[in-house]
Amino acid sequence: MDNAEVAKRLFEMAEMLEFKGENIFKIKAYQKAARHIEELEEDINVLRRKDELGSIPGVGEAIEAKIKEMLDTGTFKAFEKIRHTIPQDIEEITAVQGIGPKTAHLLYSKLGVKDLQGLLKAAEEHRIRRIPGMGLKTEEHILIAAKRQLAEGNIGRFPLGVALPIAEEISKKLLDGTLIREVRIAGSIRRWKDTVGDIDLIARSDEPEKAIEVFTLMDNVQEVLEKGNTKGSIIYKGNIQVDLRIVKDDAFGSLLQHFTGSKEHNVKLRQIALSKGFHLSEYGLKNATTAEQIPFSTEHEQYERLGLQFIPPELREDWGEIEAAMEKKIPRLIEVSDIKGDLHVHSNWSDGHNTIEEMALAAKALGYQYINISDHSASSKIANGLSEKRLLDHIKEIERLNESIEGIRILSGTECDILPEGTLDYSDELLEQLDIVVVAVHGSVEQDSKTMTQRIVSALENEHVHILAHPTGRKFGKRLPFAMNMEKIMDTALEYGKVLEINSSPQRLDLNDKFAMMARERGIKLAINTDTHSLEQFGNIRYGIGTARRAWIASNDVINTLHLKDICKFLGIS
Ligand code: DGT
Ligand code: CA
Ligand code: CA
Repeated sequence: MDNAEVAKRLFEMAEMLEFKGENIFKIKAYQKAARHIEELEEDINVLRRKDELGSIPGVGEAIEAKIKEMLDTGTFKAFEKIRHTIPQDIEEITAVQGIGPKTAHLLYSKLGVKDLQGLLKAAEEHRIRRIPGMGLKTEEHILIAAKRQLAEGNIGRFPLGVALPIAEEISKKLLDGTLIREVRIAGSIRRWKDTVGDIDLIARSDEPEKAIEVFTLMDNVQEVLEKGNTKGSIIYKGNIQVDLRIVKDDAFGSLLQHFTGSKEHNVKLRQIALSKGFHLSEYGLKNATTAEQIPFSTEHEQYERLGLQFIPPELREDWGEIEAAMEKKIPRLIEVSDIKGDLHVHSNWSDGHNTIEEMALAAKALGYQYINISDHSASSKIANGLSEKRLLDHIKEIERLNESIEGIRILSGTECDILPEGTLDYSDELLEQLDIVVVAVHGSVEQDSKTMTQRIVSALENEHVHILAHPTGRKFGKRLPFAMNMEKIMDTALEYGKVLEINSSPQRLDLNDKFAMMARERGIKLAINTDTHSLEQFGNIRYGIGTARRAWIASNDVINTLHLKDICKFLGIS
């Protein structure tokens, strides 16, 4: 067994003990040992041979004996014994958002729930609400979470667009009053990952214990999971877990870096630190020979001390960023302020809430130089799609507005449906009259991969088309990505010079980080649009930018960073 396997087994042991409602200190002891073993640089088998297992922090005599047993036999007796008393699929249950091992045990002992199907059934039959301490609300949350998990296998994670606003709301609450001086959102949210497991916050306060108290007493706290001196953990309204860590000293930068992760990034960073003679932790660097502790108040200083260029949070996934930082080759990533216009905007001519003029003025107020009014095409009946006749009126209205409004150019466009057989919803003659053509799949989303791929490829071959919007069609909690061959679609986009969209709607984030990276690596141009249906939704651009930054995208990869003059040249219009 290697370090990771030993750690995994100890974590499992802790989870099972928790399920059984065992002594919390015993559970924590297993977790602590597991964490330290996971982070060990040296092979645990080597340590064992040197008889130094006891030097691993958190490994006392009892756990040391179990590790030895594991290294000899691949498991340990206590583990096997407890394992047989626990239902096999219990992980399916603890994977549901908001259900920890303790609740899982309650559901099992009171209702005999031992897998996801059983959980769903219990919730639907309203048996959960009758367990003391669970109630109607909890039952509803469990029902939703269990269904979501069953539907998309996206186990217990929240869309960023749900988690980030909650994190911001809580940060604001914590900053009320004078107790807490600074709050930062860390973890996967700070990395702009599209789904997050929980919310991680760190804060600065001279009275950590009081600050934790305030945290656990906020409105909308459903459950307090942990309340320590510097650490708190709660379940917040919406069933999302929030972890808070508080420091008062000057290690704020080190703490922020640690809790921003990712874990993979941190593991690699620790190796770098070690090679320079330091141990890295959330408290900063510790000189391996003198044991001197060096805390950092900013992340920048800590990276610099390790001989690395600063690494933006979005890149911290161990996708090559540490190697790049060593060579000072981290690119300047795109920023919200680089965006010069939005190329996917709806008005009340189709399913938007505002007039074209209102959308244009809002965009102008943001400092944009242009927007594309891309209302839906005729086939999108539910979205009040524009008939050919109405599209002609739409073009005229935009002409009229361009004459009356100063300081922003309204491009006349469409979000034209790609029909099931791959033809477009408007004739070529009509498309030709538009400044810009965005195409997208809306209906018949269940097609097989071959049909869907050919459908999109056909659309991209059309000479009037500029942008493919939300290419995979996924919607969190509602729709999985289309079955499609992305390689083939990207090949076509590159061949025909078409642009792929990063749709910033927090329900979509489509392309996602990985696909956006694939597009960039191939030299395909991107557009980062909001697909806004109201004035407020222009603000969603930050989600698209976050996704693009995770894909290492720079401003010159993106067409809507072009100035008006240059975007017109790109579109071949005057
Ligand atoms: P999530 O919540 O699943 O979306 O992902 P993260 O990255 O927010 O992970 P989380 O909440 O478990 O922990 C937040 C950060 O704290 C993580 O990115 C790195 C750090 N961290 C947490 N646990 C460990 C650990 O066991 N080892 C190391 N090296 N870092 C950890
Ligand atoms: Ca997290
Ligand atoms: Ca966490």
